[in-house]
Amino acid sequence: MALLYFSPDDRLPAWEKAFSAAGEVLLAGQEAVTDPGAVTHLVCWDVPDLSAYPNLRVVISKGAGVDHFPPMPPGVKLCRMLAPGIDHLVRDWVIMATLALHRDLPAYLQQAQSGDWTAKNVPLAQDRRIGIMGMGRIGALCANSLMNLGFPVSGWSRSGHDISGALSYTGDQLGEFLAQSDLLICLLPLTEATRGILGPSLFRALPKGALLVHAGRGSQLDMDALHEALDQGQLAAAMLDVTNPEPLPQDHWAWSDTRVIITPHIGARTPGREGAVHALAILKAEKDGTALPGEIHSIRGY
Ligand code: NDP
Ligand code: OXD
Repeated sequence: MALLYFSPDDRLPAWEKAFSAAGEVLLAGQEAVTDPGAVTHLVCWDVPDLSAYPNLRVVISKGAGVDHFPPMPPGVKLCRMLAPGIDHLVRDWVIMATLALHRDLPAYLQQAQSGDWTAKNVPLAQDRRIGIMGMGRIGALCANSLMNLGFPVSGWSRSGHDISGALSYTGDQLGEFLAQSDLLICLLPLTEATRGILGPSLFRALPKGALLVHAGRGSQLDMDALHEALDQGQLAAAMLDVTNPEPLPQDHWAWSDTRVIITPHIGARTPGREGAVHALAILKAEKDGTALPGEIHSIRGY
């Protein structure tokens, strides 16, 4: 039994240290594989040809998302990465983006181009209602941090989540949820149900002049619909960590649109030690015959 750490990077030493301390075998990159039949676990982001490993049992994503993974061969389980560091890093990005839009940073960055010292209205957090799409690990963390800053928060999720102080909306209450979201944050996983969800009808359902913060997945966003919603004033500004496509071409309209701030999908990067701890927890769960942490539900897709 061995775990293949595909595409070794700067986090490999932390994995090697944790695996050696736990007495488990880690193979550092394809070059270290002498017997493909010995590979039972694989951790990767870019997915290699899985048929090369006949005894593979579990594939682990190096990140939170698994939307780019192909269907698993029969008998092979797929697990996402669970790491507090990921949740905290994305939370930090979301808070940065929310405050940037809440305090009119896109407009002030534009004013700075011409040395324009004009002050806008200064809004209170309590007057900006925030709606979070996706109330899982990251959404719930963001909800609590934003409530601590004074924002009223609502969450939308498939099943509904009770988070003290926040309003909870379930899958069939999307319209109601959107109608009261002055600033919409998307933290959904990409599945067939969420692909293209940030499109014309969703933007129309928001209050006029709403703000958009997007850190889910690029393919959830219809960039043309975003452009139109900005031009019509339906949306006032957006901050995106994920775009459609990625990378965003250099000549794409969104780069030079002063109403949009873009970061190149830098919300999070799994800390090495935490990644290794998660992989070891999966190995242990298998031995104990318990549910694998982070296992992807084959129908739900997340
Ligand atoms: P979780 O699986 O913990 O949470 C997902 C949430 O989305 C759940 O609340 C779930 O509802 C909800 N959801 C899923 N599908 C639907 C749907 N069709 N309708 C309504 N709600 C839905 O994921 P995380 O919070 O850990 O991560 C979320 C996403 O953030 C990742 O999948 C990834 O795409 C993105 N991400 C982006 C990063 C970046 O760098 N920009 C870094 C890390 C993650 P329910 O609770 O009912 O199941
Ligand atoms: C992830 C990401 O899914 O970086 O971890 O987007």
